[in-house]
Amino acid sequence: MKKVLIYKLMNIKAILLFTLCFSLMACSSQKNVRNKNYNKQWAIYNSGQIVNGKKGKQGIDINIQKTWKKTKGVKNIIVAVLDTGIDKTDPNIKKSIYKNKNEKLDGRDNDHNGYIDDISGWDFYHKNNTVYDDYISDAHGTYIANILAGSHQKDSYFGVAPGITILPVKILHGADGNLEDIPEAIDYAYNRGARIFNCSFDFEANNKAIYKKMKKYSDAVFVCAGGKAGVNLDKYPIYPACYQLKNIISVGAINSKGELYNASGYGKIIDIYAPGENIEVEIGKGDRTFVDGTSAATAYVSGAFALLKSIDSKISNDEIKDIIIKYSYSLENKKKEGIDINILNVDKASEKMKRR
Ligand SMILES: [Ca+2]
Ligand SMILES: [Ca+2]
Ligand SMILES: [Ca+2]
Repeated sequence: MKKVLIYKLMNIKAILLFTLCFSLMACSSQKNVRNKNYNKQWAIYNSGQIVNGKKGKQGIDINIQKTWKKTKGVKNIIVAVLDTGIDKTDPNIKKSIYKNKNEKLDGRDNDHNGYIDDISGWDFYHKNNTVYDDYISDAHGTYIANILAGSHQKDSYFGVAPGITILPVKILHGADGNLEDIPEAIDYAYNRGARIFNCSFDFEANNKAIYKKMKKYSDAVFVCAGGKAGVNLDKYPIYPACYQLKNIISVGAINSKGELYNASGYGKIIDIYAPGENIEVEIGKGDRTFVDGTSAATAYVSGAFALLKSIDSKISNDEIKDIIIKYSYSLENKKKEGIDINILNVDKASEKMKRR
């Protein structure tokens, strides 16, 4: 593998909010909750139940129940999770983790792609094949993978698209990462077949190499987090969410009442909003906690992308992006500086897809 190692380490500001709220808290519930699995997962079914002490507003969720009757996702849809590592042994997601059939664990690069023993993705941070290094440093990617593809077994975590494939692409270890690793990581994931990229991280530098790489893969979509500073991104841009590219969908976060999450980025650059406050997540070893942030919101959107693509593999990512934006919903009284907060509506999008 060709790699220049003299680059200065740069700190990517990963959205590692799990460190802020690691306490596992008891949650209240209400009798009108449709399924006990959704008790705490207001993002997928919000009956107005109290979650972690906060009462929601009925109907403020990603509206996905009807789409799940059509599909739970198909295996050949690969979502690259550019993030920390992922606990690939987590029983809730292990069936969804990518397996490179042309690679054996033998210390050799059997498929000649430049990466030795890359059976389940690659760790670009440490330059090795172990995509899971430890519980703390890799909790963020693990919860993103659970939002995307958590199995729908009894009492398990309900991911958006459990049938899809998750490709672990480790570019962060805890909150540390090198911007210089990202273009190569994108090449890698694209060459492994990923056309949906979950990018739940941000940085302030307008990095041209990453921009060029995202532009180059115009048939792939990069679903990018709108940051955690609570600012208008039209004035204070962060990247990759604010690169001006058609194949980027930028994501902001709402709370369970349909309001903008106070630390979410917002502005005209944001294409869609999704649940990102008081989100119960699974972080590995079966442990769960609550997190806030556009990281989670981003995973709901990339999961929705994968689910819609599972219904119609021929539809382009550009078309899906347009449909997702067009058929989102917003609350008239919940604008931010005059800008609508358009919330992901999966059922409406899948309904419109069928009729096209
Ligand atoms: Ca290989
Ligand atoms: Ca090998
Ligand atoms: Ca590793």
